[in-house]
Amino acid sequence: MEKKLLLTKKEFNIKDATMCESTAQMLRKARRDGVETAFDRAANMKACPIGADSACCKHCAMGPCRLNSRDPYGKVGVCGATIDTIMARNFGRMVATGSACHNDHGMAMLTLFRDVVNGKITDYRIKDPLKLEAVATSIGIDVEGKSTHEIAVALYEELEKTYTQVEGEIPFAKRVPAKTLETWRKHGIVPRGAMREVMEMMGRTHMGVDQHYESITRQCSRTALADGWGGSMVATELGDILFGTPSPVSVEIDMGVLKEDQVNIIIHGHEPNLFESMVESVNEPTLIETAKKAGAKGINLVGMCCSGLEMFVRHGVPHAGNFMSTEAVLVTGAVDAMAVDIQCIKQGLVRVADCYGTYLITTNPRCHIEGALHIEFEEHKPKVCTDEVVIKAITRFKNRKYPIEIPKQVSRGVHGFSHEYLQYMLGGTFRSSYTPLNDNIINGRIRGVAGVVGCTNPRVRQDWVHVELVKELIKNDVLIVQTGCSQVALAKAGLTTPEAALLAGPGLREVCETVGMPPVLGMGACVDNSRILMACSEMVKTGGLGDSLADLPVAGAAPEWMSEKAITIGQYFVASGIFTVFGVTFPIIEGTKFHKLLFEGLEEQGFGKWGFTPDPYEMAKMMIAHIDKKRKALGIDKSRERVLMDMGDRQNLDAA
Ligand code: XCC
Repeated sequence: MEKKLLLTKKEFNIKDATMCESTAQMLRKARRDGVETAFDRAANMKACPIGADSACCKHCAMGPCRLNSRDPYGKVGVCGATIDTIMARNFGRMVATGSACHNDHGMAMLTLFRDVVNGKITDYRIKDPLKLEAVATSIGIDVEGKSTHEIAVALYEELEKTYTQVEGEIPFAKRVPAKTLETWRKHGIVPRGAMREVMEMMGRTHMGVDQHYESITRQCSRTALADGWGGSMVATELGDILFGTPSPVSVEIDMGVLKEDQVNIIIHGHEPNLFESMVESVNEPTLIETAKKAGAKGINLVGMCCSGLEMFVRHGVPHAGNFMSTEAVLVTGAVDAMAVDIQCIKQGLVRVADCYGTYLITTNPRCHIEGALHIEFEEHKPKVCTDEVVIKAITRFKNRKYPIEIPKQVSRGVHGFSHEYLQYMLGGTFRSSYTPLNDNIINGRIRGVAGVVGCTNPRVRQDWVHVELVKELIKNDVLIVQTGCSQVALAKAGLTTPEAALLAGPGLREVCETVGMPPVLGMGACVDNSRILMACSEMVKTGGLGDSLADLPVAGAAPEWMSEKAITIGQYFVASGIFTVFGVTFPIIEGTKFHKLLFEGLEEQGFGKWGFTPDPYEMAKMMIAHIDKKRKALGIDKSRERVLMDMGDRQNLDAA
């Protein structure tokens, strides 16, 4: 070990901390090596109870004011702010941050797209001109008789409004089902432009501005919708246009994808441009030669978190694990370099990397980390950075000093179900459409659709809530669509293979077997939640399942969420009309007016609503009850009993 740096004292039970065997093995090694991870820090850091309930306001220097969550109306802040104002303001700032993050990512993609189109960037090009045309058409751009270049210029100019427009409606509002859009207009929550919405959200939550929780909630919705139907959708669509629209590929996942005899490079973060350039660099003959001269059999490029998800569906690049495995993977000693861009990069990675002599390399001007090596990535000459990352990794390989231990686990899964592919997969080349999906929902073979997404969090057993929830849902004929770290949890558990249809209820199993698809469809990274919005919109447009997104027999969940981005995603699904359940904890006091609005009132206004439970079985029950309620309202409820799994059933599933 380079350095032993264990700052925390209390030990946690590894078995209770994760169901990921590779992560558990590495946590045991970390303990032997005296290396600390977020699991240790979580065990030694009691979550602040006042903050957890959002009962604290630090927006001015008359406070910070602490209210009592057991008696929320017993006190107000120095300015007179009530508990509802305080919680709504805190919630609004989480939404603003999450929306800013995804919009920032989307805007980086837009800038890249602009410079590819105007010829300033030559290392990337438009890979999917058909998608370019489809996206342009979907927002009313006339493509008739225009060249690819002309369409691209028009699309750029239009999509820029997603961010900069000060009045009007963002371009992708044109894709929203008419009745849903009508509800948004009625409540004044159609986003104008993301910059304006995030700015207004921050302004309104300053001391002494918006002090009505209902009004703050409307701005929360507008700011969140500017993410889902704005920045995230731009990121997804431009990613597809520049790098290719995903279609299903079989990919390897888990820490066993690392190779002891090769130079291992991990890319972790969110933006696909760094990773795309890395693919070029690791295939550069001179660099491969250098690696071989250093004694390596080759260069092994691996992804983690969301960048990893973007790349394994577009290039079949293997994936090493989700958010809570990013420190653990370094404990293998086999990672020669980890290059990161933005979002979900734990500062703790620096110390773990330091312990094993691994290069931790930041590459993005928006994300520097004290103690990490910074090699800035520039799209105008992308390989200057990525070649350098490879060279650093080769140097580390040549000088490896520590014993290496790589967990053996590797799963295979089929991922890459874009909403376009769903259409083709279900309808075939000649009648590519969502009709077969809608038909199977109407005839009851598929009970409904659930989006299970989001992070992992050391406050709950890693992956376990995701996996148990999904098993319960598919057993009850609910088709699953997935993004983010949740998808990685399910892939490791083997549920993203067509064979997993065996674990589904009879109706869903029949559909999966006919089509040859898994019951759990991985759709990409977190910005690709916009693919779920598009799939839902297609279901409404295809007909037979109501007129608005709120009519659909669908539900969403983020069972192990941790980031502010997750809160924003939840809020845009709710505002779009979807019942969305979160696990772990919820930053609002139950029984307050603001809580009632989010958990009941919004649904009465024609939106979706929030739900909360940390228990996966309870979560499944809530989601299925909601799906059944919607089926009943649509008049497509057949007498279907919920299948309750007993211990024997679960053991059978595990054996399967
Ligand atoms: Fe981050 Fe996107 Fe959450 Fe994973 S799921 S922990 S936000 S990497 Ni996006």
